[in-house]
Amino acid sequence: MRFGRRSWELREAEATPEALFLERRKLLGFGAGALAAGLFGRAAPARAAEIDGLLPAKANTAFVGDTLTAENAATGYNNFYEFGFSKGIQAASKKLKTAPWTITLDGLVDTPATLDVDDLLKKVMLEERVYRHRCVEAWSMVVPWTGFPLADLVKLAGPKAEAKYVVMQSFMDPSVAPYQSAPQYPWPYVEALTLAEATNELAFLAVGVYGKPMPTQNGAPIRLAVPWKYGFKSAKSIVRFTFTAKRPTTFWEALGPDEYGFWANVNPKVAHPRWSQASERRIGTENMIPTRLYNGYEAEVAGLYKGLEKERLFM
Ligand SMILES: Nc1nc2c(c(=O)[nH]1)N[C@H]1C(S)=C(S)[C@@H](COP(=O)(O)O)O[C@H]1N2
Ligand SMILES: [Mo]
Repeated sequence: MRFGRRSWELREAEATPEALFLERRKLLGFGAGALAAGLFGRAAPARAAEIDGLLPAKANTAFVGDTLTAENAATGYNNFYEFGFSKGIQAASKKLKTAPWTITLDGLVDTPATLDVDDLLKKVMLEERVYRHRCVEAWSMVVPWTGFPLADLVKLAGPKAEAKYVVMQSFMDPSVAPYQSAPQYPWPYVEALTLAEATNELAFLAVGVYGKPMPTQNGAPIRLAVPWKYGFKSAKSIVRFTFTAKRPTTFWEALGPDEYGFWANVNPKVAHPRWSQASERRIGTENMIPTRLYNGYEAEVAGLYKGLEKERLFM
């Protein structure tokens, strides 16, 4: 798929190659220590899997400009309700066995399939993108995801003309995720995008972060990253992509339809019923910073919402 001139390309074109190179070294922490750690990580893979041979992936220099969040902050402060309602779920999440892992493509598609993530990784090109992430709870981070465009997976599935939505379902296994036994929650975690959103160039399926395979607490082995929407749209540990004609009820929408909608686009001017969305706390820092419309990705995504002004686009 081709797009017109993108805002990030403008930024790139303005920089000299040297400046870009130095900027990326700074952003990604590619000092000698980080390089050594990366090499060591490759020499001693955590487990034999396709992903280990593919990292680190080539950085997409189109996505630069923000100071990265410290890795230990981004991988140590998580929302993953299957494992607990606090931010400290990383130890509990290690119970999730993420290899082998199969993904099912079904619903209104020409090519329904169940394939192993390792096989999927052979069909796509991995790249690294630095994205902002804005949680509806008013904290944020900037992380380097490794992954591939969701559009590539949509293409593999081959949606039929009637398909309007792609529904993403997270794993379901109460024996490893005890909070999935909480009966008042509509498990499994389900999120969805319109096909237009899913094929927007920004919609990304991430299999790694900080140049390493995705840690379980961040949604291993594969999770969504849609940076213009509140974080809850980015479902973790996905097992199924179902293409539908009808908009599904998503997990948070089912729990609190007055607080969490289907669209959930970031907007500093539309307060959550219980708090302001005007600013956000960058995790790993002391900084409170202003929140931006579409989390700063307006140029890329505003066009998706033309003609939908009557919808509740910002919650
Ligand atoms: N399956 C699943 N996916 C999920 C969640 C969850 O609880 N379960 N939390 C969401 C929320 S609210 C946010 S902010 C992000 C957090 O991602 P992170 O822990 O990698 O920062 O994951 C999203 N995806
Ligand atoms: Mo969130």
